[in-house]
Amino acid sequence: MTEQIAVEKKILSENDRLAAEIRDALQQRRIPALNLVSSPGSGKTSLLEVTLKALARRFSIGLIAGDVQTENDAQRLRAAGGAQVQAIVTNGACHLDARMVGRALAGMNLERMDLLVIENVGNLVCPSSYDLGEDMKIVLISATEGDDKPLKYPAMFRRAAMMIVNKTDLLGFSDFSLERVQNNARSINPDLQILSLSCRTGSGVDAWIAWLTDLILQARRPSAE
Ligand SMILES: Nc1nc2c(ncn2[C@@H]2O[C@H](COP(=O)(O)OP(=O)(O)O)[C@@H](O)[C@H]2O)c(=O)[nH]1
Ligand SMILES: [Mg+2]
Repeated sequence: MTEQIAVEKKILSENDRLAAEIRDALQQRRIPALNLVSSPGSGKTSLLEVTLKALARRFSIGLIAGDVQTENDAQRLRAAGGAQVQAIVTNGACHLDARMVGRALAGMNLERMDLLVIENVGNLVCPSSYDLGEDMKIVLISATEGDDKPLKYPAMFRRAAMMIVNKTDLLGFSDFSLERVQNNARSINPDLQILSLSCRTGSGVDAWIAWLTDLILQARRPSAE
């Protein structure tokens, strides 16, 4: 047991070292980086599709789509158009790590990138422990998952800077309460920013796009250094 803990510690500290290198490289180029995490099916790829529709003409967006198996998400994002897209297939690993992200970034043009978004493997547990060099984690939860999930997976909600409640078009079809999920999440992380939206109907998407646009423009300002 102690041996296992020692090995895990070593893996995480090596990961942190690589993540710091990635963070430096991105910050030097003023590229804000987001790590999108959620359970499988909450709508990470859908959110990226609607994001590209709104922003790809104005900004150069880099996307890294991680999955245990298949490049389906990367293909969906390439089809949406207008972004540099790299796929990572983890072949069984339940999270991305900084080494995988570093390799994906080596195949991307950072000189022409205004924003990097990493879609992590769908899982609310393992991805919380791995820094990928991002500025912030954004956790998605959808209106079909149960409003108690922030309490059950506190590490993820504690480490996230923002929670996006997706599929608000389905509110009312289950006992999921927007107010309860917000209260549960804030009981874990009082500073959590919260947005709610529907990728299906587009309701609430404007606020997300405005927030992202602001993030990109702020990163470009000289005072951001
Ligand atoms: N009703 C509804 N379905 C959605 C919404 N967003 C995504 N979906 C559906 O949820 C499923 C999973 O979405 P996906 O983007 O693949 O989730 P991911 O696994 O987190 O990347 C797909 O069938 C989407 O069409 C939404 O806002 N409302
Ligand atoms: Mg996906």
